[in-house]
Amino acid sequence: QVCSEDTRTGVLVETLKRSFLNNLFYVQGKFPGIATQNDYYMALAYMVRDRLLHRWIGTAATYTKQQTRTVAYLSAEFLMGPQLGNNLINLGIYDQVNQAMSELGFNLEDLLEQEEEPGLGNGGLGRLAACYLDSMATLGLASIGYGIRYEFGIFDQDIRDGWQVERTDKWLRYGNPWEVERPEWSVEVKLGGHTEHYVDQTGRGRVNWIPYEVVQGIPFDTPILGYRTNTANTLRLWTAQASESFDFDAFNSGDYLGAVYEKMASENVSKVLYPNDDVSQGKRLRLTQQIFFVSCSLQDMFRIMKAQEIPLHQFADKFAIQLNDTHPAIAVAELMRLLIDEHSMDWDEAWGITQRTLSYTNHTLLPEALERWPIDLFGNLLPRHLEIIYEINHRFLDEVRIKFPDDEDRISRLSLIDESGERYVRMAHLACVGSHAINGVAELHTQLLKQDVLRDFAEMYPHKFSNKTNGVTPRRFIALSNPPLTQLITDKIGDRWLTQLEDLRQLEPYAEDLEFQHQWQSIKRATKASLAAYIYKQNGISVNPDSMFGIQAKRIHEYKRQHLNVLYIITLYNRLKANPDLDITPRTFLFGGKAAPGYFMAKLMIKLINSVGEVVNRDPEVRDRLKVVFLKDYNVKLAQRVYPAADLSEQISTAGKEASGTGNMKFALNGALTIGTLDGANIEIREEVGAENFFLFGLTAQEVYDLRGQGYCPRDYYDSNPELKLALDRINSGFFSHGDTDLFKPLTDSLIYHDPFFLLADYQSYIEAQERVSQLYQDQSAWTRMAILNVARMGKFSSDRSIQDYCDEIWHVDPVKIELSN
Ligand code: 26Q
Repeated sequence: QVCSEDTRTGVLVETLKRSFLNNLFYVQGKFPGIATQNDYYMALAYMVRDRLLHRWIGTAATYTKQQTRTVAYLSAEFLMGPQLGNNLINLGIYDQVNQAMSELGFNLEDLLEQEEEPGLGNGGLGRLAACYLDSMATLGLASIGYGIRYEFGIFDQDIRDGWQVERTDKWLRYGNPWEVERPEWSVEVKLGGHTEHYVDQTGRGRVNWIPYEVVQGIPFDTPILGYRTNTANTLRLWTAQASESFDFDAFNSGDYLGAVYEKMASENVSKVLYPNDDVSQGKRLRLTQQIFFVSCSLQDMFRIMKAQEIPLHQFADKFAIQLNDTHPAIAVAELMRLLIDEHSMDWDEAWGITQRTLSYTNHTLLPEALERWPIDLFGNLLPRHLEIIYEINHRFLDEVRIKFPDDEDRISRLSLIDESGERYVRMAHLACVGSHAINGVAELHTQLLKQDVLRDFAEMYPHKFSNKTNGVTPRRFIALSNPPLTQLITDKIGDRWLTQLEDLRQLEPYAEDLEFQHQWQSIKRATKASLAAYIYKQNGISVNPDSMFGIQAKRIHEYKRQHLNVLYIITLYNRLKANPDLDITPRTFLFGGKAAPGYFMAKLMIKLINSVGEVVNRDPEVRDRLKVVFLKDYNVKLAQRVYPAADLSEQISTAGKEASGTGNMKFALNGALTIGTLDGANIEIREEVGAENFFLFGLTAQEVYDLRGQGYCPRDYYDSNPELKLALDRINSGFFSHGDTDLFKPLTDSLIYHDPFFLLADYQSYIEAQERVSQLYQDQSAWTRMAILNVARMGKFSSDRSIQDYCDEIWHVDPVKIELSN
């Protein structure tokens, strides 16, 4: 009976063992003894992939047959994290595979550790896209994620002498078992050149775009399995390849090497992920990446329409396209171009389809992050798109004039073209005009969008705006990353909470239960001990698992204020030096995160953290009570180790700057308490868990705004607060920099004389909140009670809820049931 199970689909332990060895032999071409650890990982990955393909094919067949309405999620980034463990969880075979591996003498954890994660994103925005794919599949929605298959993802971070050093991320080095290449669905993307206008036989004006070059896009598909469902959707990422057919002139003219050189250039398009998540630098290659993946993806949708014999005028009924920030906003012009130039549709019908199909999510309020392209660069690369944008703008501004007569200031503020100095195309404006729905990612963020960054659009099109508060997938960020907590919760309330996260409420009665508190504490203690072991291996620092773990893990940014956290560390240090017998709550301060390679201040912040750590960790007078650790190369894999081990989650951005945050949710869901400002989703987290279960500090967004208006003078805070002054002076004295008094000057000067992110204004309030944290930690029962209540009340922040909101209010798509044959 055991042997009757199919080698490629069976899930009994015996079948899994046979299947694993079979793959080792026939796929890797190895046998136990000469195989490497990576061979074993690959054999296991292929074993799991076999079990996905069954559902993948069944899903595709169902969608094709039923001509299902499909969500196309367009994103320049998908920060997927390792695939093996998550697929085991979603397939529901984690325990069987664990047993099969151990019976064969392997440790599953070690094999999971082998996987090189696809780091095809910078941070929050890319990870959100990945959580949304998981939720869409889990809810049974037909969806395709479209993006770029970067050959090099986000750089690997090394720390040398306390400084960040970047290394290229060669994630494809040992092969990628999760993707399937689909060369038969390759498409071509035109770039550069010029347009020619003419009138055809029917008297219709037409445009011929004669490009300078053509790049080919090849799709690579990765299955995205929902949690315990048969739905397996697709992540389709495009790789750029030279198109030989187009450049054959160069080959024919005998300039073989010249032609090959041109080929190499076009293959650069999907070479590397841009590692900044703040400033838009207006680089030609970046715009090329955007048109490349957007055009490939839209052409792919046209292909699907044709294959399913759906007439083009039904495009908006077949696809709902979500634009993940403005990175794919060129879709507005490209969809118009495809409909009009390539499929002979007239303007008005094409425009109706475009607006009904597209919707746009904004992820930032920082003005320097808003994408704009110099007109010359834009017109040079995309001459036809610029013409279309001018036409869209012309018609749009006429519409504005009707709604707001005689308001030329408004016209120039709303224009798709910024003409205040050098001329630019404003991508957020293009996205707003071309979409029927626009959303922010947390209540405060949406509110600020409407009254600030996109105010004129909110006045023009109030009905387009709505909020969709972010969420995270509980499968990866609890079930996979924290098995003991998952087990404890499931023992009490069953396992429905993994897809109905609001069920966590049923934990509330156990908050007071001492027995339950005890189990809770021992799980936290164990995950902290395991992170401590990792830290000892990585950093050679021994940290005490009984100390409080306060963690700030996120990209390094001035607005996220890692240096405010450092000012608190220095303050504690100074207190201990002044009063060595001071009784404080022992603390370990952990940091993780990458700085954009060109962001000098952020890199200096990393150096500061490490420099302070070096002094504090070595000082025999304090090192048993204070430790500072910088975890290098923070990525999804490391994040999964970090969230379960946190006591305290640091969410301390300047109010009004963090659009939402999603790490804040992952920490709280793993039983960390939050110290935070009224920023982004912190506000909603606090509302849910209760103000009494959240450590609040700092100015509100309104207060920050007002203070800025009054003329903020950080120097006054420095002069009047002795502990703050001492902390900054310590840095400036060279105490943490081997006597170098210049090293951190750019940072301290910026704080004392400009302080664009209001650290000094928030310092005292932060210190006091930290004191309340330390106090409460002394009462472990009260702390644990609060942590349990936090988890019990975090149900809102499942990405399943976010996706349901998008479905109900923007996409209007329904779930599709997938029945598998045999
Ligand atoms: C733009 C132009 C050129 C090169 C790069 C970029 C670029 C790339 C990535 C700009 C921004 C990003 C990423 C932004 C991001 O991650 N934003 C975060 O999105 C999260 C999900 O909504 C929010 O939770 C965070 O608050 C927000 O900072």
